[in-house]
Amino acid sequence: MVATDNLTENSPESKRSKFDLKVYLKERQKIVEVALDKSIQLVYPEKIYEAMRYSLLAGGKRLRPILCLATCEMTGGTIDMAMPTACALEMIHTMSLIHDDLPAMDNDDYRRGKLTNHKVYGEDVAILAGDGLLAYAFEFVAKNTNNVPASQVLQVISHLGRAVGAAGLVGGQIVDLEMEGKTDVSLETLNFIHNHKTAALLEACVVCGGILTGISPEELQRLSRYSQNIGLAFQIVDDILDITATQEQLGKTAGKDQKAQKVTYPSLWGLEKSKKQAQLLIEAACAELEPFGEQAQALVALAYFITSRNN
Ligand code: GRG
Repeated sequence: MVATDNLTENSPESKRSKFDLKVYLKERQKIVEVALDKSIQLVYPEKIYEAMRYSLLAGGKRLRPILCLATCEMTGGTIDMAMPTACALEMIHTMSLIHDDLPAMDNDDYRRGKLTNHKVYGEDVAILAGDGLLAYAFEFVAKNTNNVPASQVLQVISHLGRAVGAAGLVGGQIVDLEMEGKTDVSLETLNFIHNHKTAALLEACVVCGGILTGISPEELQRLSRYSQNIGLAFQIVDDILDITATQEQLGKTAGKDQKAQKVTYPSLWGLEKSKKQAQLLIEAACAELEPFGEQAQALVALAYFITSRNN
């Protein structure tokens, strides 16, 4: 519970205390689920569309699309303008989870409380389901974004491509794979991995929401710093939850990092310092939102949600 007695009018804590995040998340999750369900039809060849839909509609917090919608609204846009990009971000995130769970990568049997894609459909189909989602994400933005100048849609597509490729997720994943079995991973390398593997896509969610409304380069820079900070905090909390949460809470195997003797933030810093660092990153993130004033309350609340979540 947030104490409200001695909060200044404009402090992030003050904005957060007036905002019902639980209601907001529930309502946003609902509209995102509907849009995702409509985004992919079950047509011939049904097998691939079924596999794509299996993971895309398997639940999850829907944090990425919600961040995109929230940023677009904060900067003067509408939900309709951002929904195709929001769905594409969830398609990209889902494909990265499908590929991450493959035996050649993290080799996991459960995700979002269900069997992983390759466990249900086989590795061959799971690889194709990921590829199908990735390609469709770009098609989906290009075809379905309305009431946004074409140059801004192009900028969104370009930003998404960069976040996904070797300068983003793929780059983070390759260094993560290279570090497997090593115990002398530096903080610098760990930050590189997670700035790319986790933060790059969260950054794209927020920045693309701002690109759609055509905000200034300075504002985009602020949003980029906000989201890089919440991205790293997100990963620190993910590492903490791997130790402290149950498989039921996580919807995936718990305790995997310790079992694999993986270098993580808690293994470098311990649990308490990791929590503190995540908190500091969230505070730094929210400081970037000051110029957006009251309009930023959803992004502030979403940032604090990252450290308070239990899955
Ligand atoms: C993107 C072309 C391309 C290939 C994929 C496998 C891979 C390269 C990258 C791995 C990316 C990855 C799985 C990063 C972890 C990110 C992370 C912390 C995921 C968990 O996100 P949550 O908690 O999950 O938001 P839900 O299920 O709630 O959506």
